[in-house]
Amino acid sequence: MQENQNNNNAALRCGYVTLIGRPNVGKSTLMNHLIGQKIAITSHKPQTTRGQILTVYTDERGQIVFLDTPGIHESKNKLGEYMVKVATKTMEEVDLILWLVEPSTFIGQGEHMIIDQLRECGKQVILVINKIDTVDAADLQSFIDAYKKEMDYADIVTVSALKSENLDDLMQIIFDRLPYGDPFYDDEVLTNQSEREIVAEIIREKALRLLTDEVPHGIAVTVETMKTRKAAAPAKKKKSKHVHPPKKSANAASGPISVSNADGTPDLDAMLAALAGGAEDAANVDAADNIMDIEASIICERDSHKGIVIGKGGSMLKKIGSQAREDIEKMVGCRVNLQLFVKVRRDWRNDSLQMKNFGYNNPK
Ligand SMILES: Nc1nc2c(ncn2[C@@H]2O[C@H](COP(=O)(O)OP(=O)(O)OP(=O)(O)O)[C@@H](O)[C@H]2O)c(=O)[nH]1
Ligand SMILES: [Mg+2]
Repeated sequence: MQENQNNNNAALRCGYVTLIGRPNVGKSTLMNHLIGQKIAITSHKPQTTRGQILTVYTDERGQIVFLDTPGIHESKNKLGEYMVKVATKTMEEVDLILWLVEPSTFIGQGEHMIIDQLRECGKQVILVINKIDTVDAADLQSFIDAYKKEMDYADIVTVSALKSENLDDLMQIIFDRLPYGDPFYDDEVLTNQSEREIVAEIIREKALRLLTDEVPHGIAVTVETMKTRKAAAPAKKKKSKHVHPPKKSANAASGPISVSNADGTPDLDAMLAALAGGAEDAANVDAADNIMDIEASIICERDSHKGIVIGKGGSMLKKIGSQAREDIEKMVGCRVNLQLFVKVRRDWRNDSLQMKNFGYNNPK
């Protein structure tokens, strides 16, 4: 965390703000909507966010550095412990905490665990009751009353992150609570996530959204290579000057793909790499276009999970690959050839060394 060197700037409010709460309450969705860009991945499954994600919002009022965090929960493995540590450590580093909760009068053990931590760290807390689009407006006061009984807040705001309801009010309330000072980052900075980290997260998001049960929770994604190259010149046979991107990738569109080992057994990894990402049809590509070749691995923790990630005839991996590719293309602004591999690292969520390999080491 950077120190705000000059606190004399009385014109601007600048500070660090974290979003904390139980898993699935909408922290990442809210952060993305507040900054107006999708940086953090989201899903309807709890424990989507695994690390601290920094984003920056700057306007004429000043600068808010948002820190999204993993949901605070009772951890069942080392990865869970790491995630909760990231969240609690982040609370200590900020000027202001947004505590996100579901719109409910039920305040259970999970919330009480968080209340204890909020009291301990002694920071100003804005209670954000999210997902108000899912409840009757007449009930809002009862949720506010229930939470008011638990502790004191700097403010209480009801919002719908998904529908962007009341977010302008929330933004103003945040600015009003930040110290005067100079911005920490240049205007154009949006996040500290590298392109490679975002690519890995996009792939994990698609896996989380498409897979069911325990499988997606045991998934990690590593990006081995990301290289941009000029697309091959169009083949001479194709004379059309109007070159359009293929609607589907060449591999995704073609019939069954079969890749064999020397002994004649199917080489699953090779087959999957071929199926997954959708390599480009070079003949349909403008020579001036760039193509980014990405090789990434989806790590799962059991052999049986590997089969599920791959799906029948590679169908699941193909879906994950093509959905991820679409999002990555939007981000990098050129076409992407994504090759996905699936690997098993048994029980990696309880193995500190493996976790480190997948980027879950020291909380940032
Ligand atoms: N209806 C409704 N759904 C919402 C709202 N905000 C978030 N969601 C949904 O809630 C689910 C969880 O959202 P996330 O943003 O991933 O939640 P999170 O708190 O970051 O979750 P973790 O990272 O797992 O701790 C997703 O399906 C979102 O679309 C909201 O205002 N209204
Ligand atoms: Mg999240």
